[in-house]
Amino acid sequence: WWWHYSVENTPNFDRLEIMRTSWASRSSAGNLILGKESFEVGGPRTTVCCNVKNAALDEKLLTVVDTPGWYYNYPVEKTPEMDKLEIRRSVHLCAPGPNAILLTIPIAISYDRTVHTAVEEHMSLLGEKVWNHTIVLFTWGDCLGDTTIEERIEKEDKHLELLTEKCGNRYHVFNCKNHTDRTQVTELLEKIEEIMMENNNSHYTLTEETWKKHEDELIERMLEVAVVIISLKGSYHANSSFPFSLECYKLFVNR
Ligand SMILES: Nc1nc2c(ncn2[C@@H]2O[C@H](COP(=O)(O)OP(=O)(O)OP(=O)(O)O)[C@@H](O)[C@H]2O)c(=O)[nH]1
Ligand SMILES: [Mg+2]
Repeated sequence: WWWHYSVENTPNFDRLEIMRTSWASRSSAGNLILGKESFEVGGPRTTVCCNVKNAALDEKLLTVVDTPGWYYNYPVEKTPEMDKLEIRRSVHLCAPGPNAILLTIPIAISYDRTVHTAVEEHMSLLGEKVWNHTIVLFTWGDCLGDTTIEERIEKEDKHLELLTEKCGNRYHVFNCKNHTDRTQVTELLEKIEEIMMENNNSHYTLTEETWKKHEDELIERMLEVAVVIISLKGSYHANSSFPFSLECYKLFVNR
């Protein structure tokens, strides 16, 4: 979520971004917050590109960016390059930047060291400062039963504790299946107001250093694609341009 306070006489704009593994309820959480079916829910891997949706809530315009996820315990180098680009691009889809970032963690599945490392690696695509703006949003709250979220955090062999500490102990629980309980959304919005105050109402942006790294990686990848085009040119008939682009696409997406 990204929230920023606008110029006089215009409505306030709140901006939010949702990240995390595939099937971690990112789209469901976005729909619950906006109070309507804005994002497609289903799966697996329903969301492959960033999506931006708006809704007016409490006299504010709220913008939510839904991002593609990653396979839950895969290291970042196994995530397709296209998904990494989309994750980085998400920051620019709600200019000047998100007021808060929601990291969805489904409590229905265990959160061990490999999952934690994957979360850290993928979040670092947005730079180290991203944690100052992040709230852990535990989803599948209906699976908690009689257990409290604090008990659940303690149970998970310190890794959930490490994660919440990284986010300044900011967390919230959602049952995305319960669309009638709006208090879960209201309470989340209050926590977002708090994080904004903690950050002096500043939004999250990529640092110049992260931008430069991003740009360098893009140039490197484009050069690799160019090399493949040149090397493939000899192997196909001059008029058959389709195989070249197909091979390049595969190289770009699957690396
Ligand atoms: N019981 C329960 N099911 C949920 C909850 N949140 C999401 N689901 C279900 O989990 C599945 C995945 O939810 P999505 O919102 O599509 O997850 P996503 O992270 O956007 O997944 P992709 O975009 O496909 O990577 C759907 O079948 C949802 O109905 C929840 O809080 N409780
Ligand atoms: Mg989705």
